[in-house]
Amino acid sequence: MSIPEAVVEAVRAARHILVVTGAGVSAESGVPTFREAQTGLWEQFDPHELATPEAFLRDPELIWRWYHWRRELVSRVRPNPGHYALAELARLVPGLTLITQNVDGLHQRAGSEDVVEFHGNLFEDRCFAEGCVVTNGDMDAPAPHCPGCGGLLRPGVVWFGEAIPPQALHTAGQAAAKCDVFLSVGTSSLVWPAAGLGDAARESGAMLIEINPDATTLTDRVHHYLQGKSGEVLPELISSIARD
Ligand code: BV8
Repeated sequence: MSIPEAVVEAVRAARHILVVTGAGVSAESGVPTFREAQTGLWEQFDPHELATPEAFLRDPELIWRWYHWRRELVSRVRPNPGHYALAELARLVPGLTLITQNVDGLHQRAGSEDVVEFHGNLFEDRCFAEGCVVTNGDMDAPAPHCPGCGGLLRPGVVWFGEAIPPQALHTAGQAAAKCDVFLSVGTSSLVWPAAGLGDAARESGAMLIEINPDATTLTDRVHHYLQGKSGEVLPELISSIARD
């Protein structure tokens, strides 16, 4: 697809770009999105049901099996051209804030720096009671425990009903207030408060651009909807900006 000239010019002229990514940016790496039916054993479960503290406390071993499965899956995949294009974009503009809802760490593996992990990180272990990161838990146990307090260990992700890490929330609010371009990539814009960042950016006068093969709840409020896969559209955007 060709990138509209207005988009190329706005990105070229931007002082600060706020990028918000969702599961769609990792889809071409082979990581299933939350909307897609889960595969295999997990087909019968709804991620929204599993990704909660209640589900974890009800059956920590089941939830740990799910996260171990996801960790194994993500450790086998690689960043795709969309991830690399966003790392390149940060090198082409004066300021860029990358907020990701993904927990897979693929942006960092593609070279993006200062990635704001709005929903935590799949590969981090934390003490459920104390909240601190634990690096020496017995992770082979069906329900690992904290070596410090003996309580349960949990994955370092933000579950539904849990607060976004305060620093992440603060960084996102600041970026939404100062950005001239807001780029939503591969998210259904259904999960809050991440889903509200586009409207906040618009209120600050930013140009809203969305990259997604399907329309979302945000699409009718953006200035430019670039319909397509992020692994194809983002590299095209980079080459259009770099082209004189
Ligand atoms: C909170 C980590 C309060 C875990 C996840 C209003 C305001 C505030 C909160 C709420 C609200 N209404 C409801 C809530 C509660 C809830 C919420 O939003 N529920 C939704 C379902 C309505 N929000 C919360 O609970 C949040 N916390 O508000 O706390 C609070 C405050 C103070 C004190 C205490 C509490 C926390 C939400 C975080 C949940 N954790 N992940 C884990 O991963 O295991 S969310 C999880 O699902 C992902 O991280 C991701 O964010 C989300 C899925 O969304 P997407 O990333 O958009 O993925 P999705 O599959 O939906 O869409 C993929 C898109 O990609 C599609 O559009 C598709 O078309 C597109 N696509 C496909 N292929 C491609 C592509 N795009 C580009 N290229 C492709 N190739």
